[in-house]
Amino acid sequence: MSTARVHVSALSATVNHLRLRPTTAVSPNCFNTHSRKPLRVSMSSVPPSEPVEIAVKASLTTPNTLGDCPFSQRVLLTLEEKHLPYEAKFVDLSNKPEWFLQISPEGKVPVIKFDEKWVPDSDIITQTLEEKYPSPPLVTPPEKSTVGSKIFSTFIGFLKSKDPNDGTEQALLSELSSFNDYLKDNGPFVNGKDISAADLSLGPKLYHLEIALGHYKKWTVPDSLTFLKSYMKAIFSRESFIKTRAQPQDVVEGWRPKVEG
Ligand SMILES: N[C@@H](CCC(=O)N[C@@H](CS)C(=O)NCC(=O)O)C(=O)O
Repeated sequence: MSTARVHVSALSATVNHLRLRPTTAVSPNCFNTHSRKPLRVSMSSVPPSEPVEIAVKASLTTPNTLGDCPFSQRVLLTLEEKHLPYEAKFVDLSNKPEWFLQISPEGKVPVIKFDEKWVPDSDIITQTLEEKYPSPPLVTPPEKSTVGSKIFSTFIGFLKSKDPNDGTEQALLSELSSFNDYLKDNGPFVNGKDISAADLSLGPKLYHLEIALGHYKKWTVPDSLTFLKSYMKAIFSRESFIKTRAQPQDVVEGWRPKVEG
């Protein structure tokens, strides 16, 4: 098993320790978005004393490094933006080890360990991180949380398409253009001036879009979508993103079966 330990800097850990007091409470209004069962989680603004363990996709091209899963990056970005220490375990999804199938019976990454229990699914994981570690807040208001949510599926449709006239490029352009208009009126991020959960979900998907469409279709986001271009630049250049992004060659190799299949 390959692991990488990441710690917040000694200074910020100390500052958090001095500023914030531990609290333990049951979240009053927290629901699992899939089952609608109440989630009972303990809230604390203090980083965990031990790094949070998380299993993520391993690189296809470079042993023992992070791979190209946008859902894994979304969770890593959330951990980074919340300054939480974590220990990443890199999983070879083409040859899933037994220890991984024990903690993730569906065989999917990301999975994270909360209170001795392994939890899958980036939606549930990021929601639980917000409940357990509310500071700094990354909440996107519900009415804005679906903004841009069709971009990923329309990108995949266009990427896989073999017929230039089947409307998939137009469908993607239409979603990107709506998102650009939204950012013009509400940006620079989905929730205004501060980055939030919706951006941490969209950022990795736009990164895959840029690399995969550039490679397989020689296609780029039109320059006319200036607000979207600035949005991508702002997210891609954040320290948290640079630390957690996949290597471009992994993104290319990761999509190859879908493009050629
Ligand atoms: N809905 C899940 C999707 C996770 C997912 O599809 N992960 C992919 C890698 S990006 C996976 O583990 N696939 C299993 C496989 O390739 O065998 C989430 O948001 O976490």
